[in-house]
Amino acid sequence: MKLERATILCLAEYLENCELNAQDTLKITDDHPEMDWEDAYAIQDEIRRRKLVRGARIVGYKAGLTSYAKMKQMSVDSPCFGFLVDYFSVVDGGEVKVSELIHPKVEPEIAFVLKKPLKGPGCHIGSVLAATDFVMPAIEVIDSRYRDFKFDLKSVIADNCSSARFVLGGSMTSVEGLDLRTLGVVLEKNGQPVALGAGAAVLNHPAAAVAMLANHLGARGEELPAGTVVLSGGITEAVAVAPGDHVTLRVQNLGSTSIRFVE
Ligand code: OOG
Ligand code: MG
Repeated sequence: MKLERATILCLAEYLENCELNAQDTLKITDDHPEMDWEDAYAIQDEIRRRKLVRGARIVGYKAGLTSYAKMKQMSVDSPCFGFLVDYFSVVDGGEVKVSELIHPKVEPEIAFVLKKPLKGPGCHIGSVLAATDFVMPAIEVIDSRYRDFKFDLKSVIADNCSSARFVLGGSMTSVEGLDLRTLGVVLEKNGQPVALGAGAAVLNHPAAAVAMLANHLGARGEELPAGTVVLSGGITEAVAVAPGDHVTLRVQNLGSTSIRFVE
């Protein structure tokens, strides 16, 4: 760790307030170039602690920047991991208030729901599939707190990987007999397809992203608990949305989920 504890607390409060007040900021490594990976996750942990103290509950975890399309779009070269709390969750077909956010974008993802806890090290695609209760289509709404989505990996980790909202829908499908690599996804905005892809875009298999997340948490003495939702990462580039937009994700064999953006 390179930053003082007091600086970590201060940056966590600052970044969380940017989220709560829908205000953007420059990336935090501009003022703290010495910040290391541990500092970045320590800031994210402190944001999580602040939310839990105020009564929020953890409902899931996410891997981000797990596809080449996303890494290229954001100019980074490896994944990041974050947490999901209850108020990020939107009901299927529900509304997201754009005024509560800065510059939301949507991503097509496959969500895993676990029936058994997963604890790294040593998790792999097989252990993830064995621990998975079912998978579902998920739209993640990301909202980087950094101006114009301009960040580096450490800054985005501290900012809980741009997490803001998510919706799950379609059918809860067992992974048995399902090839997650060739599963096709179509993301539609206002009835038009705006992004297309297949599961293999995420680390060649979406379960590989969940394994990486479990191994990341394991190295820090944490695990993915049973019942948890896990977002495996955007399959395509993220697409910007505005009030009035209606977004639907259709996933082959898994049905669809949708979300509406209002003022
Ligand atoms: C970081 C979050 C990326 C994903 O699925 O790739 C993410 C960002 O692009 O702002 O959630
Ligand atoms: Mg995502």
